[in-house]
Amino acid sequence: MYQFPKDFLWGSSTSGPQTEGRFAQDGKGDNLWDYWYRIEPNRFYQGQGPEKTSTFYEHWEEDLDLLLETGHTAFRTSIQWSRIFPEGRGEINQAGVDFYRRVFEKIKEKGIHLLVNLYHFDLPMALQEQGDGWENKETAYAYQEYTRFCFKTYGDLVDQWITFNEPIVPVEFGYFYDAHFPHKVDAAAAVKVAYHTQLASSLAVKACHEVDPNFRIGIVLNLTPAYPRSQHPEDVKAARIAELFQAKSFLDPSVLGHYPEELVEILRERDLLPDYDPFELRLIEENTVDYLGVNYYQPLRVAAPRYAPNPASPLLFEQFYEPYVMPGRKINPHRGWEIYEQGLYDIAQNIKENYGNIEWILTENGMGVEGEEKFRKDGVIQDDYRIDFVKDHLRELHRAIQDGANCKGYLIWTFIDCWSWLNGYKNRYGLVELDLESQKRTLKKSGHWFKELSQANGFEK
Ligand code: BGP
Repeated sequence: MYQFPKDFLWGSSTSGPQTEGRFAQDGKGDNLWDYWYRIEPNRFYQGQGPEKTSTFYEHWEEDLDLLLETGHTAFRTSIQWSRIFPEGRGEINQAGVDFYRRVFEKIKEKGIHLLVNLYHFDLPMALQEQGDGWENKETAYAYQEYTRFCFKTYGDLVDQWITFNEPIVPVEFGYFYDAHFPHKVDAAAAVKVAYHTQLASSLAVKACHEVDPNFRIGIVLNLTPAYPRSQHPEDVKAARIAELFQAKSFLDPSVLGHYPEELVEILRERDLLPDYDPFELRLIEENTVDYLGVNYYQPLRVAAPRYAPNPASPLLFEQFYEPYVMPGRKINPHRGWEIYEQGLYDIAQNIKENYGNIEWILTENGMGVEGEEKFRKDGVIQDDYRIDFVKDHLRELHRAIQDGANCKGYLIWTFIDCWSWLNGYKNRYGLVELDLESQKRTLKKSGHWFKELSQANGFEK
C-alpha cells in the first residue's frame, strides 16, 4: 500500500475564468480573455470562448455536491477580480461579492479545506485599457487593494490563500511571445510585467498578514526542473538559464525574498532591468510566502541554441536555450506534453535542499484527453489512462515524502471538464464529465476511483 501521511489533502484545482461563465446582469466586468475573444475569436480553438465555460455560476450547488461524491477533502478555485471590481478598482459589484460568499460558505459546510487563488491570468480589461496593465506599477497597488478586500470579506472562510497562479505564463505567452493577449513580443515589457507581478504578490502577502497574522498565503508556480540534453557545458548552461527564467524568477523572490544574481546580471547586461526602488526590494524580502503551490505537468528539456541570434530581432528565450525533444520520451499525444513522473521527485528534492523544505501542496497535475466519449461503457467514461497517470505520479510523490518532502496534499487538474484558454473544450481533464449541450455532469471512472483513493488515504501497490 502507498499510504500517505495523516491529514494529507485530496482534491482538485480549478479557476473562476475557466468555470463560472458570463450571465446577463451578473455585473461582471470584462477581463483580458473576454475582451480578446471578442476581437480575435479566431485565436481560440474552434472559436470557443470564455462565455459559458462550465456554467458554475449557475450550477455551483450541484457541482459542490459532487465534491463529496468524488472524495474531495480540499478544493481550490479562484476569485475573478473583474467579478468583484468590474473596473479593476473603485465600484464594487455586490452580486459578485455575494456569489463567492455563498460558494465558500457551502464548501465550508461540507467540511472541505478551501484554497482560494486571487489571480488566474485574468486581469480586468479596464486596467489594461486605461493603464497598460501589468506594465504599469500602479496595477500592483490596485491588485493589493482588491486582495485586501478579499482577505477582509472572506478571511473567515478561506483556509489558504494564493496570490497568483503560474505568474510566468502571462509573462512568457503575453509579452515574450505572441500567444496570450496582449501578445506584445517585447522583452523589456515582459521583464517589467514579471517584476510588477512579483511586487503585487509580495504586497498581497503583506496585506494578508496585516488583516490577520494567522492567515496563510502562498503562490502557485509551475516548477519544472530544466533537464539538459547532455552534460556538454553549453547544454548545462542552457538548462541553468532556462530554470532562471522559468522557475527561479518567481520562486526565489517569493520564497527566499530576493532575485538570483545571475538572472539580474543577464538582464543588466542587456539593459533590461526594470525601474525599481530599494523600498520595493525590501518589501519583497520581508513578505515571503507561508507555503508553495506546485503545478506539475511536464518536464522542461533544453539544449544550447543551435544558431547565433539575429541582433536586430526581439529577445526571446531561444537566444539562451531551445526545447529539446528527447528520443523515446513518453507523451500525452492530445496535449503534446511529455509525461515524466520522476520530475515530481526532483522538484521535491529541490524544494527540500534549496528552499528550506518549505511546506508545499501539489496544486495541479492531470491529463487532458481529446474525444473521451469513445471510452464510454455502461454510461461511464472508463478513463483508466487518467487513473494510471495519477498513480504513477503519486508513487513518485510518495517516494519524495518518504525522503522528507514537506508536501501536504495532492490536487488534480481538474474537477469537472472545463474551458481551457486557447484549447477551448478540446482536451478533457475532469473527474466528472461535462456534456456541453445539456450541461449534464456524470462521474467518470476516475471520479469514483478518486473517492476510494481519498478514503483510503493511499492506494494498493
Ligand atoms: C495550467 C493552468 C490551468 C490549466 C492547465 C491545463 O497551466 O494553470 O489553468 O489550464 O494548465 O492546461 P491547458 O488548459 O492548456 O491544457
